[in-house]
Amino acid sequence: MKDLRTHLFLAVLVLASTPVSGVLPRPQQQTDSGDVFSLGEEFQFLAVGVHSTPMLQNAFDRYRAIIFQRRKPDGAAPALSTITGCDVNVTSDVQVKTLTTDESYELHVRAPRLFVRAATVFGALYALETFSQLVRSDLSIDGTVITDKPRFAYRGTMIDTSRHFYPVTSIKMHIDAMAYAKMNVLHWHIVDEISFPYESVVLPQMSLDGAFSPKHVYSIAAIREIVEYAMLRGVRVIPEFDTPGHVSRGWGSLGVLTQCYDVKTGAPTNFGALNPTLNQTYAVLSTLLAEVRDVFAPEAYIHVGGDEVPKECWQSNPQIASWLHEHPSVKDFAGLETYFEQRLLALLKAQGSSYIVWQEIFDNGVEILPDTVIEVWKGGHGGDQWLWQTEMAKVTGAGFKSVLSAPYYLNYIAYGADWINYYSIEPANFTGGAAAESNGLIAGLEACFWSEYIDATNLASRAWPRAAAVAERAWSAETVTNLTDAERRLHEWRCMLLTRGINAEPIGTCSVNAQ
Ligand code: CP6
Repeated sequence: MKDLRTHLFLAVLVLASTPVSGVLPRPQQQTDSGDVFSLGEEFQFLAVGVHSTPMLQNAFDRYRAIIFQRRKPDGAAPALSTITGCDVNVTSDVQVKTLTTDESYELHVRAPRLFVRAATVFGALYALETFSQLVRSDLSIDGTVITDKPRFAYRGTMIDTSRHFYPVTSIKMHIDAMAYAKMNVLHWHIVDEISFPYESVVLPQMSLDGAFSPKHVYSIAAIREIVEYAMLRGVRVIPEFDTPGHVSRGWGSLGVLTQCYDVKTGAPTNFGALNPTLNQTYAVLSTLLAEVRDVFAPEAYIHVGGDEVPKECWQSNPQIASWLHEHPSVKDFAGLETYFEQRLLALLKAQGSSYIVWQEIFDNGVEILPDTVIEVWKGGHGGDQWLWQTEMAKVTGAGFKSVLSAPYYLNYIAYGADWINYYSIEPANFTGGAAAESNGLIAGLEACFWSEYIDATNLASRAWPRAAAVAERAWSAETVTNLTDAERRLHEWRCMLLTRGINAEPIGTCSVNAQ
C-alpha cells in the first residue's frame, strides 16, 4: 500500500513537472506562473530598446497577423486579465546572422504587457515565434517565463532545385516553415547534373543551355528577393555550386568538362567532371563564384560540393594523361582531385568567401582553411558504429567545424512514424563528441531533401513536420528525448502549420488526435 502511494506521488510529480505548452522546439527553460491571461484586440508590439529596426517592425506585423488570424475571443471565456501589448528590448544592432550570432531570448508572459529581451533581433524573432505558439485559439495564454537559446548554431535544411524546379513561392513557404521551427540555414543545392536554373549575368549561356526551359530559372533579382525574405525570418541562404563532379547541364559550352573516351576503341563518348588541368576551368569558376558571392550577400559561405567525384572519365582522357606526365608532383587521379580543390579553395579565399564542402574533401586530405565547415553525409554502418560517428570523430578531432546530415536524409521515406528515427539520433554521440560540442566544432545539423522524387507538389508534405524533429534535436537540450511529449507537440505544430497555410502531412493517428 505504501509502495502504491509512493508510486502515485511520483507519478503526480512527473506530471506536474512536464510543461503543458506545445512549443516546438522545446525551450531550454520554462516556468509557468499558474496565471491565465487573455490577449486584447488592441494588442501591439513595441520596440523599447534603442534598436527598432525595419526587420523588427516587419516581424511585429507578421506575428500580429499570425496571432490574431482565425482567433476570436471566446464570449464564454471567464473574465481574465488582459494583455494589451508586448515590449521588445533588443540590446545590440547585429543585422547579419553568422555561426556566432547570439540567438537567445527571454519571454515573460504576464499582464498587462508581455516582455521580450534579446541580444539581437534574431533572438527577438524566436521570442515572437514562441509567443505565437503559446496563444490558444480563444486568445488565452498561460503566464510563464521562458529563457531560451539554441543548442547548435547551424540548424539547416537542404533543398535541391536541379532535379526538380521549385517556384519562388514554394521556396518562400519552405523558409516560413523553417522559421516556425527556429531553423536558420537554407542550404540551396541550386544546380546539379539534371538542370542549371541559376541565371548568371556574367555567364548567361549556363542557364540558356542548362535550365529545363527559359522559365525554369532563378534570376539574380529573384534570388536577392529570396535572400531578403529569408533574412527577415532569421534564415541564412547558403548556395551550393557542386564541383568538380555533379556537373553536366549548363557547363557544356564553356569548354571545361572532361571529354571521356571509350578505353577500347579510343573514340570520344560523353562528358564527365570538370577538367582540373585547364586554366579555363578556374577562370570560369572565378567569374561565376564572384557573382554568386555578390548575389547571396551578406552570406559569406559558399558550399562547393566536392562529393562523389568520378575518376573514370579523367582516366580515359589522353590530354589529362599527358598533363599528369608533365606535372609529376600530381601523382595520380586522387592527387588530381586534390589539385583541383586546392586551386578552387584558394580562389574562393581570394574572393573573401568562406566555404562548406562535403566530407570527401576532408577524407582526401585536401589542405583547407581553418574556418572550413565539413558536411558529413555518408550513411551506413561500419564495424560497431555508424559511419557518421567515425567521420564526426575524425573531422572534429582534426579541429574542423562540422555539419551533420548523414542521419537526417529526409528524402528517404518509409511507412510509419519515421520521424522517431531522426528524432532519436543524438548528434554528439561519437568519440570526443562532448568536447567537440563544447568547442563549437559541431556547428549543427541539416535535414536534406534531395529532389529526385520531390517537386512543388510535395515539398511541404515531404519536409514538414518531419524536419521539425531534426529542428528540435538541433535547438533543444540533449535531455529532451521523450517521444510521447514530442509526438504531442509535433502533432500540434503540424496543425499550426495548416492554419498558417502550409500543407504539412500527419505524423500518424497519434493519441493526441482525440483531444
Ligand atoms: N546529389 C549530389 C545527390 C547526392 C549527393 N550529392 C545523394 C547521394 C546519396 C543519397 C541521396 C543523395 N543526389 N550532388 C550526395 C551528397 Cl541517398
